[in-house]
Amino acid sequence: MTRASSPPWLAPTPEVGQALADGRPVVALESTIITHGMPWPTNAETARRVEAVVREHGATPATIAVMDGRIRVGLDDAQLEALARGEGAHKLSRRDLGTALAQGWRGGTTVAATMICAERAGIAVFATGGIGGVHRGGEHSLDVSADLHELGRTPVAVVSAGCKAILDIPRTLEVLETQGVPVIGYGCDEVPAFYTRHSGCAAPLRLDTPAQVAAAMHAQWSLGLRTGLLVANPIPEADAMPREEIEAAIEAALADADARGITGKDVTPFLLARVVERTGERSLRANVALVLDNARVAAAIATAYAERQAK
Ligand code: PSU
Ligand code: MN
Repeated sequence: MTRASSPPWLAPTPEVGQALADGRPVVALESTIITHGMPWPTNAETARRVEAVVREHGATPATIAVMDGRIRVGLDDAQLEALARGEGAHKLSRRDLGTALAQGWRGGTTVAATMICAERAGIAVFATGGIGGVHRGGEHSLDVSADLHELGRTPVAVVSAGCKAILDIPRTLEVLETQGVPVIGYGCDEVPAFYTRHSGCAAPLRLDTPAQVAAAMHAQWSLGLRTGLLVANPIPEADAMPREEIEAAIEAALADADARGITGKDVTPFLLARVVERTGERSLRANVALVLDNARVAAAIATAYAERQAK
């Protein structure tokens, strides 16, 4: 998937560029979770640990962000720290990318924007915490994350702990179905719900090994189906939260958001921060744990996919 000539705004590090040129496994990582998803300093620590987990499992990490008018594919430690500390970092989704590059903004890329950048760079596998989706009440507000439509139009496999529990999971699955996105329970029959392993929604598909996922990616894309895949990996049992505790925190956060009239791109960061406040950081620990586990699974899938492509 390497590209003969890259656009000037796409800036892979030499390490990432070399891994791609050699056909070695690379895992893309998003950065809105750093700029808007977690508080300092947990955000910086987690970003470093996620990269370390990808390396431990034999792949090269490529954290993607926009800095100095370029899409950075792989960050050095100083860039990562600046992004994590960064006051005024933008949250960049598909609609924002062109303007951000032209204006020289700094920003974290959402799942949607990271998928675009990964695909342009030639990276097939991407690890995140949880994707965006249909917000509760979305049938009235039409607040549906651009992540869902991106999955329907950009061929990258996204490893996530299901859909964020702050969302309307059944409606999120409906939109993914309409977009033609395979939602794959990874070793599970139920779509996981981010902080917990169970949502009550059956996983539309199930696969159990990295090789099976790699084979599905290959078959889907060689058929010309240029859609993403959502690999739903449940949070490790030991890190999962009691359902009632997280549900109560979410309900309260939703009421707060409503009372303050929070809308648009501010909804998800607001809800995540409120849930962390209300659970005394237990949800933050769970969030960190599930991101690390997704990085492990993504590295294994990227390795299996690279081996497949080398055949
Ligand atoms: N998962 C997390 N924390 C986050 C996000 C996902 O554990 O902060 C971010 C992702 O970048 C995702 C975005 O793409 O939230 C969704 O935002 P919205 O609902 O505005 O589309
Ligand atoms: Mn939204």
